[in-house]
Amino acid sequence: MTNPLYDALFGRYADRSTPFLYMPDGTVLSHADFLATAARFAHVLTDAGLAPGDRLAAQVDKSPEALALYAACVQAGVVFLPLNTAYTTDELSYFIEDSGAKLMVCDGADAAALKRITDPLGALLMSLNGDGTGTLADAAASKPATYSTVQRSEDDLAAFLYTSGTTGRSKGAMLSQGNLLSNAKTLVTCWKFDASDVLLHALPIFHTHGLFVATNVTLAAGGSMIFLPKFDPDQVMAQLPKATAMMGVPTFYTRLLADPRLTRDLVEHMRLFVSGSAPLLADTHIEFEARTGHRILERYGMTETNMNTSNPYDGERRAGTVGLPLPGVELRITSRATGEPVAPGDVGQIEVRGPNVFKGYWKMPEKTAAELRDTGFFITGDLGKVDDDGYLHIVGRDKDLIISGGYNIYPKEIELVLDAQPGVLESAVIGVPHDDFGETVVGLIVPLAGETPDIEDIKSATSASLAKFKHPRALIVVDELPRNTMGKVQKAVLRAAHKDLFVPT
Ligand code: MCA
Ligand code: AMP
Repeated sequence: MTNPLYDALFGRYADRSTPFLYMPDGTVLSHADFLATAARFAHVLTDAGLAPGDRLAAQVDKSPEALALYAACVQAGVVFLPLNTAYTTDELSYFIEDSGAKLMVCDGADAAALKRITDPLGALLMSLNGDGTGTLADAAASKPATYSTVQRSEDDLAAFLYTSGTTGRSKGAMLSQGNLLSNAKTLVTCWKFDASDVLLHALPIFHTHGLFVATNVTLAAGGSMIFLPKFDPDQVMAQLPKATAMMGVPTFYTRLLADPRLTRDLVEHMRLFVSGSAPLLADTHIEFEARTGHRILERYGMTETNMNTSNPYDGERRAGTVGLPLPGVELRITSRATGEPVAPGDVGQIEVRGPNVFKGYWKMPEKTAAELRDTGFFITGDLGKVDDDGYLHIVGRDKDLIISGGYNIYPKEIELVLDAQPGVLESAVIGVPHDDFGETVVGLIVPLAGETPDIEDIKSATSASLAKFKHPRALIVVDELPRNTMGKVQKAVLRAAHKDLFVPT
């Protein structure tokens, strides 16, 4: 019986008492202990009636048990659907219904509210708290520490990750075992990970970066992780001396640079710092090297594709670029109008093809067809150019997207909420530069004739329905929105007008 993803990431360590997770309180969890927890969880899932291919949605705090739930799903052939812990019940309701999740695992504190959603949908509900307790853990306690791994092939689905869209409706990106496995193996080789690596893990584990890049790469290499609940500068400074590598979003690096404790001595032993999920400013790259002697390795990926390009481990890590296509990944720059490749060096839409590219959007064949060509090339929605040495430069986005501290935010979702508020005729949501988060959200509101919308009420409405990281940091009332001759709102004009709101001048 084989299960390619389980065998490569987990199964081969089942008997090893080698350290896997170093926790900030000093406890160490071995590979074997971790996998025993995963096996017990897998029994709970199977006993609850989850069959291979069924979906399990999880909104749980980062913990070894939360990670074991991912391993359990892979072992039982269940499709894992991790969800941002910031999502509100309104947001969760859509994901549970759309995915048809058979089981939702949540924090115990949210169980009563979620039951009102899962019950009508016929989904089961269990809890898993940040300290590893909860009804899932209770049910697992009496289960055997081994589980007969369910047979899967590389084409079988391993995970759904929801990514917001330009229409405001999130899309479930279907990722197969082969998608995840091929990328993990490629990155292990390219970034030279091995069993001696200790990764400082301070990312959330509900997105590609923290789960499929950081965790899968460490597991595929047989290494270990210092597993921090979140990015806390004090903890990061304390743990860096014990790590060999760190992965983070640009905000991690700007926050580290703002801290005088980041010195060359502190990180001299480190072998790798990786950045991704949002553009790393060339200034940050340069400043980090000047302070520490390390050149951050920037890479580029997406939920739908995992990682596509990376600066080289050994060659030149070029600031302001996202490097070269990874082995096995084909990249081309095409014209939006014709879909044909542009002249070398010209700017166009970035398209990628390879074993990393997802299987399509769950129950959205039209959207899949619009972005995933018959030829297998995926249209990323990013704009870029390839320089003479083959390095990819991302120069913009062909999609209306804001990236704040590494989280993607689609303005349409917020505009739909603002437009529905009393006294509002229409709205436009833009991203403006922010010195900590890279970009942040600003909402422009046009009132209905003769009305004065209540901004505090509007803030309450956005708080009730949208995750905190999506909340506009400024709501500005304007008479009208600038439009082009086609009647389309000119967001570039709005961005230019408000570009200095959150950066010190
Ligand atoms: C927290 N807040 C945010 C964000 N995070 N607001 C906007 N954008 C954010 N990213 C809210 C908090 O709720 C809080 O609200 C206030 O902002 C300030 O919180 P703070 O304590 O400063 O934030 P934090 O808890 O320290 O978090 C910031 C963070 C975190 C460490 C940058 O957002 C983070 O870990 N980001 C990583 C995201 C990530 O993993 N992205 C990968 C996606 P209040 O003060 O009102 O309570 S995968 C991906 O993009 C692709 C595939 C790829 O290439 O990797
Ligand atoms: P997501 O949809 O959350 O997977 O985010 C993917 C998007 O993040 C990409 O389409 C890019 O716009 C952006 N992104 C990821 N890595 C980088 C990077 N290194 N530089 C610039 N943008 C990036």
